[in-house]
Amino acid sequence: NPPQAMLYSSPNAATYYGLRMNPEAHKGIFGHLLVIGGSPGKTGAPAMAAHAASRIGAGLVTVGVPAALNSILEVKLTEEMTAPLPESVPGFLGITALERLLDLAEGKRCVVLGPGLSTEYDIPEMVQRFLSSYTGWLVIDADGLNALSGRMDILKSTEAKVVLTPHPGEMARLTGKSPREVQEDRIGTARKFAVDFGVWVVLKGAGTITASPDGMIVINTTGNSWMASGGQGDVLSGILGGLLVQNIPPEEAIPFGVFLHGLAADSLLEKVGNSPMLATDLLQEIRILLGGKR
Ligand code: NPW
Ligand code: AMP
Ligand code: MG
Repeated sequence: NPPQAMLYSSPNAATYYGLRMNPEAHKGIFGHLLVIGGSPGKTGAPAMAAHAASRIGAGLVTVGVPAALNSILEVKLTEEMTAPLPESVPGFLGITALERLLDLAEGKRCVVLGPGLSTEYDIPEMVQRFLSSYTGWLVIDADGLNALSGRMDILKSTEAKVVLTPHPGEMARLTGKSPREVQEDRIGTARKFAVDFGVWVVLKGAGTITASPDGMIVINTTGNSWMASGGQGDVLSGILGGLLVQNIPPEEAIPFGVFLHGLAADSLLEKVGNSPMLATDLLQEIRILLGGKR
């Protein structure tokens, strides 16, 4: 019998590097990620997710944003594209964006849904209906998770291959537990949710837990408390989306992405010492680590 919980302390990225062994590789091979998010005051979140996806090697990245915020994202992002979407209320996505979102998602291997999205107006309904139609890999973070609170039945019926990336506060909202109860049984909470709903769960925080739909548990060994700052989770969602869009199997991509994110923070801590760490500081570090350097 395979072990039910294992510590992840050395990377398995055979597929990741294998894909680059093909000298004829082109950006189409590395996939086109769609990031859906952004609302007034929270344009940084989808921008960070998108840029992290580029840094981990996604072939192309498009960010679907409320039309009123498009110019802001265009200025923040250079390598990544943007798609201005119809809004319910200026600055906020909603049901009116759904048709265009599904068009954009068509044929894409992976979508990241939620960074900075907000849960105002009919955004939760938009998220729920997106899940009913989309069938690829779907990383749901932040307000994408909040939109599912009380509507988790949709996770059982969706054909999308879902990865949820809650921090303990978001996991508490999803499960109806308190954050403290979640923290008291991180493995049990993540495993039960993953198995009950047939999804991958990445329960963030010190010792991030990855639970697979069949109940396998991987406990991450990297990361430190200098990561406790805004935007770190948005970067992780982009890393995971950027790996899955490259067609790397989830059992390799998810623990590897979580590990690398934490390792970047540990490596930076070693280099610069105890000092506040910005979410985007980790991107350059990830680049160095991918090249095998520390
Ligand atoms: P507390 O404060 O301890 O009582 P939220 P968010 C709890 C976007 N962002 N252990 C915490 O409880 C995101 O993408 C945009 C225990 C509090 O209740 C989202 O769309 C940025 N509890 C949106 O903002 C940068 C914990 O959860 C709650 C916990 C909201 O996301 C920032 C806080 O979480 C941000 O990423 C833990 N480890 N961690 C941008 N630049 O555009 C959290 N809690 O209410 O889900 O708010 O995570 O900031
Ligand atoms: P979020 O709350 O969505 O911004 O996500 C925070 C990110 O930082 C997650 O990847 C967490 O695992 C990571 N993080 C935050 N605090 C710690 C900590 N004390 N130790 C390790 N990782 C942390
Ligand atoms: Mg977050």
